[in-house]
Amino acid sequence: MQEVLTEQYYIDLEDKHGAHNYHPLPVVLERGEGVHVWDVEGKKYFDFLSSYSAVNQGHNHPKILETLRKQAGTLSLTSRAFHNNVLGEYEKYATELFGYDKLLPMNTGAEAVETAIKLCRRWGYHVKGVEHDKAVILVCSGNFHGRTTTIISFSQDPDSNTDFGPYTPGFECVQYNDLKALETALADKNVVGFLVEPIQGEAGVFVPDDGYLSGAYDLCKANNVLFLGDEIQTGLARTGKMLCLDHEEVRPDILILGKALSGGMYPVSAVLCDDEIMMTIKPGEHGSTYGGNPLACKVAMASLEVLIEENLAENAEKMGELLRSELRKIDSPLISLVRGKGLLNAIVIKHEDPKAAWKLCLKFKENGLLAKPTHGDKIRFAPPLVINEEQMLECIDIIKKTVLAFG
Ligand code: IF1
Repeated sequence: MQEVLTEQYYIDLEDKHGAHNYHPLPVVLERGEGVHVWDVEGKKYFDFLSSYSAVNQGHNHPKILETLRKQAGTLSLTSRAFHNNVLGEYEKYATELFGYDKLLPMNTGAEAVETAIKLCRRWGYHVKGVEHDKAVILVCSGNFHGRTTTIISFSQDPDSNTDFGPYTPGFECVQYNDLKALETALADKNVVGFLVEPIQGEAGVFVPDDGYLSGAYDLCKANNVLFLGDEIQTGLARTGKMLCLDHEEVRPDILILGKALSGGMYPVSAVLCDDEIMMTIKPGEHGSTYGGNPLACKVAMASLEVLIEENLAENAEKMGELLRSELRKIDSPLISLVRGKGLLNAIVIKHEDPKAAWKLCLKFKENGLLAKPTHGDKIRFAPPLVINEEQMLECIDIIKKTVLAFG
């Protein structure tokens, strides 16, 4: 008889043979469809993390899957040593959709952030005229932009950067959501860019004050400094607009996209900007083996089309309002704050047990909803944007029931 492979079997395999660079919730998933995932023992869950906003279109979206299947069976990779018949089509589609002259295709979010940093520095030397090797890029307290050694060089999170030095120079940290601090830092004529998340996801869904992003943009323009918008987590309909910066009508000089750009089907990221910046990188000066491969480009076009065809930004806005308003009605001292925009939300847990958020997530799991704490006391609630009202109400019931029963 076929041995039933339990969750523990899979967890033990990872423990024995894999790096211990994560501490996952004790659940082993094997299937996903829309807003749901199933574990190896057949239990169904609502996915309230969406793989950190990479699955905005829902797991296994049929249109994206079909596109992946078709292109994978045709031509998956050419490298950029040769042209292919998909890259230009994708670049045209995406640059017209977001309103930029050009797109530089990469694979992971961190690679796109690194690319944006290189473009910003190159612009600083070749266009702004900053002294060679003196360029400074301003970053925010509480930032998270990925895990490469340059990116963690400007992180303030000890878990991200302790004992990974020596660190890359050329970055200065300013207090997030503080225009005065930004204005002061911009006095340095070597500053070439300001890199910012419109909402700080990892920091616990920290939504800045209204006017902060537009104010920051204006300060950057007044000082001939590029505004780099990291929309890897907040972009692509997650916060109720196609881009989170759309809420304040800010057009970043460099737009950074990733995650849901492929609907969770394949690593795809992109950097978009106008020629004055993009053309500072000449042939042979930047790239990657998989960047701009035909499979990624087809999947990205399908993923963007799904966001538009299914009005996912509008749905995120509506379902997010419903979620926050119902969460705020829960009468429990456990929830000290509910915050977010669209379907990027978090609750802040107040409890004497420092592991309360983790324990609460274990209870959510028992009751059929998967969520994970971030930075100790915050639990992110970010379901796929395809969630409908009936499903959202069911999830709210699970959350309410679990919170009220929690000791
Ligand atoms: C992990 C966090 C989220 C990002 C922003 C760039 C990147 C990310 C705003 C890099 C990636 C992921 C990384 C993943 C967990 C997740 C995460 F908890 F790490 F911080 F979402 F908040 N900019 N975020 O959020 O993109 O290279 O990963 O494709 O490293 O554990 P990537």
